Amino acid sequence: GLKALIFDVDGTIADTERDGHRPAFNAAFAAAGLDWHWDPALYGELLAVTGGKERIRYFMQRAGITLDPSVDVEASIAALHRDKTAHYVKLLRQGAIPLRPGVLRLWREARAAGVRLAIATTTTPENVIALLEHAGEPGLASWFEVIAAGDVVPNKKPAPDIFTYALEQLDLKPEDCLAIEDSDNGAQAALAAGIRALVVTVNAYTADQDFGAAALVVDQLGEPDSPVRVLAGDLGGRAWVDLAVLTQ
Ligand code: XBP
Ligand code: MG
Repeated sequence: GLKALIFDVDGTIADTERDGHRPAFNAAFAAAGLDWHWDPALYGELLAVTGGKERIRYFMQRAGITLDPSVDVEASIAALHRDKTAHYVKLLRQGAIPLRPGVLRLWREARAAGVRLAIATTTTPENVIALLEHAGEPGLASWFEVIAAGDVVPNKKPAPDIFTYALEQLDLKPEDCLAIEDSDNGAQAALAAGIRALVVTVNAYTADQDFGAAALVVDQLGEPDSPVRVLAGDLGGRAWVDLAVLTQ
């Protein structure tokens, strides 16, 4: 049976990329005196690479940007990224980004049913805590037995590493778990770890990707007043994604 739900964060539980991470990167670039600016269209292309530091490196390669040979490139990227995280967490503290419809409802249902909750994400751990505490409710982070995030594994999604790490921490087998993801990179990572994936195409950046590998694809988890559109699979006659749908 289903023993744990493993959630992605960015794009899945909240719409964090376009108006969260993206402006935070731009603020860090400006503060460092760089004339780099990631508009929404460019950012959509850069999302092909997961992880903020990896994304900055990818951008520099694409744009042919080279730094002064005396500069330690990795250290510069790490410093830029630390400042980006500070800007992003500040945005979250202002309550700028809400949870997606149905997310808190499903977490409550899982807790009531004894289904364990975990996170497997590419983003930085402090971003996850700040999102849960400010978009959700105080103490929400403690609902998650495992928060597997960021650089705790060497290879980011679509590599399976972060899901494999979460399974180890939960001490569960892949077949006992279900991953909830919003992107092709995320669904591939879950599947490569042997975990079934539910894809929620809430993220405008990833909604058009090919999710052929996922069992169920919906536009949101849904609430009584927020109807779900099913793109693949079926909800077994239900109006939104609940635990019964996930265990069917
Ligand atoms: C999320 C990401 C992250 C965020 C930025 O991917 O790719 O890089 O954009 O986070 P996923 P950091 O939802 O597949 O986990 O800057 O903290 O790395
Ligand atoms: Mg995601």
